[in-house]
Amino acid sequence: MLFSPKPFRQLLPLLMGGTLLAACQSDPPTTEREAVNKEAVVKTDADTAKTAAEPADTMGLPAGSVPTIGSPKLLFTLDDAHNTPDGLALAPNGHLILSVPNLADNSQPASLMEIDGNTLKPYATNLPVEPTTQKAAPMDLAFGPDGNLYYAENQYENSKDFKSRLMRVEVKNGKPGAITTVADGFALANAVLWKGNTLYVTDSQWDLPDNDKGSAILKFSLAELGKGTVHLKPKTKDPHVLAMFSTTVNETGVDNGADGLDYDSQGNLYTGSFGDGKLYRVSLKPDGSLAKQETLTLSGKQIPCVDGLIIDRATDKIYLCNSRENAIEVVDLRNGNKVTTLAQNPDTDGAGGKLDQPAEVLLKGKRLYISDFDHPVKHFANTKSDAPHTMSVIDLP
Ligand SMILES: [Ca+2]
Ligand SMILES: [Ca+2]
Ligand SMILES: [Ca+2]
Repeated sequence: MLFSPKPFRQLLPLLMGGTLLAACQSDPPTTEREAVNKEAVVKTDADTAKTAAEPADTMGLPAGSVPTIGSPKLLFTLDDAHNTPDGLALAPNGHLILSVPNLADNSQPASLMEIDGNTLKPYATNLPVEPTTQKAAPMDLAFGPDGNLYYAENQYENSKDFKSRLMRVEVKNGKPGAITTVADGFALANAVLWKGNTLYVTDSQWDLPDNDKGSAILKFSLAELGKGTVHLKPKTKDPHVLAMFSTTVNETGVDNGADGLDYDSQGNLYTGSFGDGKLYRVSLKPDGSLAKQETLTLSGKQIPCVDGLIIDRATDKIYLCNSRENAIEVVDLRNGNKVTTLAQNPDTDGAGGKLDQPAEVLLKGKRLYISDFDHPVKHFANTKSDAPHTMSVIDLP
């Protein structure tokens, strides 16, 4: 361990060396860094043997079934302390904020990072842990009309007992300040989307007593989030639930549902299901309540899995991560929902910017930023989490 009077003062060792800075703590941990440092993480021989005997997946997708399409480029290589990049948000100053939940190896604390042009630096490194899991797990994130940054937490891999939260990072002059819980009781909070003064959040595991394949879009008003923590009522159609979905589980065994989330030029919401790839359009009444939800019929290629997505409202094209097939797909909402594959790679480690299980996309100008999540489940093109940990970009024509 290295000790430093100013944590993360030096970026290069953080990004290149993977060293963790320890804090001397005698009180119970309140941040994940403290919790991790207290845990004295030791990898035993038994752990190593288990990993060797049980790879993430020995099946993958059939050899030769995954083509190479397009040529995504490498944006960043992250160190082992940042092993699972995920959510992306565009900040008011034009920088991007990246969440790093470290789900592939969460012995490393989660954090938020800042992308400024071609540099990547720490943004918020001391995220508050959920009290019972002692983990922070930031997923998607978005800046609100109040200038603050909101991120969803995925505690589902730590606890199935609705421990996930919606967090607010107070931002002043572009710098992060206090981080507080604005809503709790999610199962697997995932995507975060602001549209006007309304915040929409997908919960990929919003199960009901009679449906354990449930997921949902929930909504919150800015005014409500300023009045203290909202406590959702798990396993109910809580008043914050805007729309519910049900996953048809396939051979992957994954029942995660609503995942990525954005809206088109007409204000309709779109989300996609991680477990079965269905794409949904949710239209709203003028008062913001649900008018209709429908499953899109796609033309051309069918998509088996939808992770993060973004809509270019100038063209109404959806750019989405087909996590399972290691691809970025484009769905043209103005042309019969025609699907074309923008980029795809067979199983890779991500070197050189090749796709390594893309989870999130963000479009800024003509540049599509891609987080390579690299944390597979069975029957995915990506068969294992591996270094290098990467971000890719595609410059659109
Ligand atoms: Ca479920
Ligand atoms: Ca990798
Ligand atoms: Ca990989």
